[in-house]
Amino acid sequence: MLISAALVSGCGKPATRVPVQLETTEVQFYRGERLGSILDFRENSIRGPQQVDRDRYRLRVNGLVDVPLAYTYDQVLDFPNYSKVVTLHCVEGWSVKILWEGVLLGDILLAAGMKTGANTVIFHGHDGYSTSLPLDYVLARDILLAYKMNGVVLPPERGFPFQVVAESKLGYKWAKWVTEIEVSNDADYRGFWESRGYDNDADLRR
Ligand SMILES: Nc1nc2c(c(=O)[nH]1)N[C@H]1C(S)=C(S)[C@@H](COP(=O)(O)O)O[C@H]1N2
Ligand SMILES: [Mo]
Repeated sequence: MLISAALVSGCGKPATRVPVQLETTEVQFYRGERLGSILDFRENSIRGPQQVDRDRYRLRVNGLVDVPLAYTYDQVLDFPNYSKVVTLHCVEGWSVKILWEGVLLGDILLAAGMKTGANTVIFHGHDGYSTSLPLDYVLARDILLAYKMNGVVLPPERGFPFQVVAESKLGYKWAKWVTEIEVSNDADYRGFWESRGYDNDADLRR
């Protein structure tokens, strides 16, 4: 009696409510697929987890562009948002399947405009890391700059605020803590691991 009285009284809210998801817990299944977890990643970054201040953060877009740009965190998220399930494979032999949410690198690059001869996109991280991807791959494959994984904002260890989702490429192409996107005509640019002997294409073998 008491319970049902409580349910019909008050501010007239319905007895059954769908909770507002505050996105502090991970999505574990997506379209019938079991996803991996944020906790499945190994922390092997060159200088350990980086703490990037959301308010002071800027994403710089420069190099062979018509207009060099600097976006705040919120301005990056203002680009159209996309999601896809992609598996990260590290050369160490582990892999994690994740539902990524982000913006298209292509949209960011097109907003800056690219100069003739541009063929490479170099990503610089807050930790001094760098890696590069071919421009046509970035555009043709709809490569994401992710701000969420499994429905959760990227934690500092996983690259907050942004990680490149370099699908079909090995993990060292998935730049974390991205602070600068440099458009270049140096197709032979070699990033941190590439300059230490790792393959510059980094294509996953099928
Ligand atoms: N800025 C930055 N990004 C980086 C790295 C790094 O050391 N610094 N490591 C790369 C490697 S080798 C892998 S496998 C992926 C995933 O690493 P994580 O498990 O540390 O998230 O991030 C890549 N992106
Ligand atoms: Mo890796």
